[in-house]
Amino acid sequence: MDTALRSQIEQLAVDNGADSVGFVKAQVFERARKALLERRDLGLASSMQFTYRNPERSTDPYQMLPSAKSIVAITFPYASSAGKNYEDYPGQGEGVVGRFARHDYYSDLRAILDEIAALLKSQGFKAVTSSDSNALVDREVAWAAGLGWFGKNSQLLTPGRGCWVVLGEVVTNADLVDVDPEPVADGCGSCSRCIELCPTDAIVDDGVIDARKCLAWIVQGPDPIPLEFREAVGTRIYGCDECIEVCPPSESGLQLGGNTSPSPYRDTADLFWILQVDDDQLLKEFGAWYIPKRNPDFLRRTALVCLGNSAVEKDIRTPLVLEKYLSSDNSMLVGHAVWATKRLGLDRLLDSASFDGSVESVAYELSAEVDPRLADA
Ligand code: B12
Repeated sequence: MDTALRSQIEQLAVDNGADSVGFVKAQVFERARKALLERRDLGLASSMQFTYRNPERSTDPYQMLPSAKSIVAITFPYASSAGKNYEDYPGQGEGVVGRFARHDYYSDLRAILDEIAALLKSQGFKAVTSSDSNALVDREVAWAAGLGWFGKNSQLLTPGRGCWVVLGEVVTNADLVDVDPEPVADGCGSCSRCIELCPTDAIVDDGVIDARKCLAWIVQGPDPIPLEFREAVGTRIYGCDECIEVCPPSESGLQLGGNTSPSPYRDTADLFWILQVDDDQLLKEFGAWYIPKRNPDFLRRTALVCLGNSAVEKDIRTPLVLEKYLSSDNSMLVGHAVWATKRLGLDRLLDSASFDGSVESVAYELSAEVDPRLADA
């Protein structure tokens, strides 16, 4: 094992803002593979692709680097108590952005991974990086590298920060590990606040999320937002932090700060703006977000639900925006606009000339109502 190189990597990572660094031998992550396959078979993955698309690949670092010997895992702190909380709402037309997306923390983290890879390459080794991609299961790697424990909310918690860390790794053919580290002991104990307080009961077992009910997936996925969950979406335009905000070790982690004022930083997004501008403007502004098929209509769909849940019924912009979507060519958007209109008590707009109540849009609402995935849930 190259102890000097290992120390150099640790120092480099910490100097560049990593919170913790761990090392583990390259290996196939069998537990994660089994979990991915089982949960996909049970339907818990909803329409998600990511690591569920090809579990064999996402749990096998040798597919990233056939000569892999070691994996360097790092955690990067992403949250501070800065900015609005979901609890500060309903607002006057602002959507709340999940803390992980308020700044492009992944880009900060990837810069550290690139530095580590460059160091390894400068010494003649091979190195491939990954974070939040389909290539590797980040949490299982970080757990195996001894960086944290799995919480009941399925998040990896690190001592001190709780859940507020994003994860990434460098797979290399350098020999950096003699013996794999001991796992970090469970820090949840009998606490189950995340399970009890999830707004949609999406945590169906300790550490197991049903993505069909998880608001984080529902607001960013490629499906209509199920009628059953539209009120629960509230004003979450992107991401849901509920199972982290209520987590005691994470509550204290938030107070640590870390990235107190990264720039640029966005805790809210203007729903009226989202519903008014064109595709190019939306992709330019929110390009770092996961938007299915890069189609901004999915963002507009979520914005309509957030608008319906806001205190905007008296705002003069509201009827203008809703009328625009009630007469949209996109039946998904018409369906969500109908919902928002009714939720705001503006049913009179449905009688106006601009809304033709076409068979297509009514059919859309009905199909959402009898969505077979909800019947299973
Ligand atoms: C798919 C995905 C999602 C999906 C599904 C999440 C899920 N729980 O499955 C959706 C879109 C819902 C999502 C949401 C979020 N995500 Co996400 N997501 C991913 C992604 C791309 C893959 C995750 C994966 O493969 N899951 C598969 C399952 C099998 O893994 P697992 O849930 O970790 O399961 C393990 C445990 O169950 C454990 N285990 C086994 N037995 C037992 C027993 C007990 C008792 C326990 C407790 C655990 C346990 O072993 C399993 C296998 O490893 C990763 C990036 C990546 N490439 O890894 C990011 C990632 C997991 N997401 C991340 C984040 C930040 C979020 C959000 C907080 C964002 C937000 N605010 O909206 C939310 C949190 C919601 C939640 N509670 O998970 C971070 C998590 C950081 C952390 N500290 O854990 C990751 C790692 C991205 C990153 N690189 O930082 N995400």
